[in-house]
Amino acid sequence: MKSIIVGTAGHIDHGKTALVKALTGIDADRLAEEKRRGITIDLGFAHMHLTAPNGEVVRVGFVDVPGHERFVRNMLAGVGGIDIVLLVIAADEAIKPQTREHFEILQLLNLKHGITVLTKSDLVDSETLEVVRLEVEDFLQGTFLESPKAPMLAVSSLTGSGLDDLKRALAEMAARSQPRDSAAIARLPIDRVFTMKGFGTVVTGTLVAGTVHPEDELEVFPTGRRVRVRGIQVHGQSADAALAGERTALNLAAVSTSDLARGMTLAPPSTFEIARRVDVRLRLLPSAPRPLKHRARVHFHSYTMETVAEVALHDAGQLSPGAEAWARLKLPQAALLLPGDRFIIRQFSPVITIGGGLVLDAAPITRMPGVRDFLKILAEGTPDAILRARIARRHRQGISMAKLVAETSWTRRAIEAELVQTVRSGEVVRVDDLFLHSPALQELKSYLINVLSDFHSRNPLATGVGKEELRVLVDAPPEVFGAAVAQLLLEKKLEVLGDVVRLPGRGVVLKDEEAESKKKIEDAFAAAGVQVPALQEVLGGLRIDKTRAQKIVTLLLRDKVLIKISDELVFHCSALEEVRRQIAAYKKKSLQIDVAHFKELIGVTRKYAIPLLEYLDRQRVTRRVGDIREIL
Ligand SMILES: Nc1nc2c(ncn2[C@@H]2O[C@H](COP(=O)(O)OP(=O)(O)OP(=O)(O)O)[C@@H](O)[C@H]2O)c(=O)[nH]1
Ligand SMILES: [Mg+2]
Repeated sequence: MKSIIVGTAGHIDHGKTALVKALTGIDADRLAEEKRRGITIDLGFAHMHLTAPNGEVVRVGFVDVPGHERFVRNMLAGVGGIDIVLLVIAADEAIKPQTREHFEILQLLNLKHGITVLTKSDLVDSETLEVVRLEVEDFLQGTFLESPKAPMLAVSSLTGSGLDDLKRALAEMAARSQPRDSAAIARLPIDRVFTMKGFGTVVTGTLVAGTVHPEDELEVFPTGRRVRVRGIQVHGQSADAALAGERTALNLAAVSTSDLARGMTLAPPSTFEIARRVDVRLRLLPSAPRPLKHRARVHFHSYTMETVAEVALHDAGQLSPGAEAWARLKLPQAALLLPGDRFIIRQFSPVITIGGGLVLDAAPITRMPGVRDFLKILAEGTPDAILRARIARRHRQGISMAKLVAETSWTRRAIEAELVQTVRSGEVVRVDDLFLHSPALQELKSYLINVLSDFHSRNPLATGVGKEELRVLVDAPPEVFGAAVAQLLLEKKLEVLGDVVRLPGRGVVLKDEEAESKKKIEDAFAAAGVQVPALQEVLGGLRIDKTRAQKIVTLLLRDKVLIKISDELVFHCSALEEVRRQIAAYKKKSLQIDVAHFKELIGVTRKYAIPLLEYLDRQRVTRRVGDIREIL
């Protein structure tokens, strides 16, 4: 059965709650204080079935909002999920301040369907009613409630006159309205939290997308807590599932009421990410009292959530009343916001509604060049253009499917389908789980060649660059780096030798006996410690000729495996490290050392001690003062 949500809107005392009761038989004012004061304070709910002219039965959930100017924030928590509005205007009072404010909010939320209801028709004569009708028609001109597109009906909740016409109009509109997507990823902005005897924690809300089943695990945003759905009620009836567009009550396990609040959102676990920065299209109402300045702070409302936000304008220094701009909102606390979400902003003081807009990107990149063009695509582009833009902006980092889901809120399936053509055309390549913009891969490949060529010219004796070192150098994720190297390999633009990458024909390659000799030299010096052998002696014992041996020594010196401390003396790096360690330990006993003590400490003759001390002086481990060394 199709479900739609109908919201009320309008000035205080204009008969919204009375109308909902006259239609459904349910009194939506549920608080004692509401009954006592005779006004609505918080959201109220009711439901009914309507039969459309085509025979289709539609389940209608009502969200009744308060008209009092002090409770606009409660009204805002209710209207986010509605499909159709009943704009309630009392015939004996006509248009009042909250008629305007509520209506402006509905337009900012981009609501498309509604009926204007002139209530309390029993209190005025037909001439007055006609005058009010004209006045209201004038007020609604050029909007989604303009007549004759949207009906305007006079009713009396007291006498019941006009109610049948209203039900008929509502049923017709409900049957025509686009159902919400129950195949989308589920999202329930919470509007009430309470405990029910025998059940425990219950939350309610309008399920704005997707489907929820009993036993589903859900994540609470922004806190990250995991909860399990124990049971579901839709419009007060137990249900096997809650579908998008339904007033939904979830009985939750593993959570207490103090962990939940209005403004939090339930969604499948590990699917979305909360954000403290969102890029938006922002509109300032023509009725806003003054321009909105860059960095202004405002109240921010989206679905049931409410916070403050700082507005950073992407281009203009300020936003004039009636104008629109690209902006980045900074929220003091992270929240779950997704592209397509509508929001309202209100001035700090006095608190009045001044504007609103559309969330475009909840994963913005700091100081991204061309951000306005990017946002324009998000605002106006087709789904596949949006995906291409989101992939392209990640350059060689690429973007995973999971991240694309989190960024767009579209399902994997929808994204796969949208990208088929783009992947086939080669504009986007898929590397393992990453989507990559082709030009970014091409650019990475030529960058790799440049980096390698640069490396070879600066290191003529090296074989090439280690793979991981090169990957970090070009700053690419492993998958993307692997793909680029594989392609270049196929194109014969580079070579891979074990763990080393080089340009063809460049770099030094050690032959087997050279590699063996290299190891011998290294081992000889490592084993000797500070009692180093003469270099020529070690080289003489090798099976290769002198020039090749010399080349290997140069390599070892370059890689700092061997360290030359004087013309004659070469040490293995580990031996010098040991000397440093001993000096550091000696320092605990004395801050100075002379040659005699040094000889004794390290266990070397004067022939080695002097060059070693001079080396330590150069390394600023020691400082020579006369005949002694200070240990630094
Ligand atoms: N005569 C007459 N009185 C009505 C009608 N509808 C509502 N009222 C009366 O108007 C008063 C306000 O009605 P509500 O339905 O509470 O008004 P509301 O718009 O819900 O008010 P808030 O929720 O506080 O904004 C009540 O005393 C109702 O009995 C009507 O059609 N005819
Ligand atoms: Mg009311």
